[in-house]
Amino acid sequence: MPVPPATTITGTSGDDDLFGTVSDDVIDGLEGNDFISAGDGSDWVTYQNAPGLVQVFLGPTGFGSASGGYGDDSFSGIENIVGSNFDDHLGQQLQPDRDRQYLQRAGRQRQYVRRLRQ
Ligand SMILES: [Ca+2]
Ligand SMILES: [Ca+2]
Repeated sequence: MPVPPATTITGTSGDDDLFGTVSDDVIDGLEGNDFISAGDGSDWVTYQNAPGLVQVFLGPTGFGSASGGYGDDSFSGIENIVGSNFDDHLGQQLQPDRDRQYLQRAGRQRQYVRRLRQ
């Protein structure tokens, strides 16, 4: 885990839009399908409290996705992942030219989340 003073941002058990600060953040979206945009800094997504294993893909430019015990998340601006207490699958299988697809997917998910809230 990073040393303080990283900002800790925690979501809800539902679907969240979570936005990091310009500095270092530790973001825990909890359950639900979350859209996470961490911004600048050296940022973390943590699944340490997930009730089951997670499958996480993190691309070289900070775009990624996760599924498993904590729902289906999409994120950007992430440099580091904290896994769960289970046998996670952590990979860096995204290619730079595919990051755009993830961004578009994340954007759709965000719109979807907003629609649900209206
Ligand atoms: Ca959530
Ligand atoms: Ca940040």
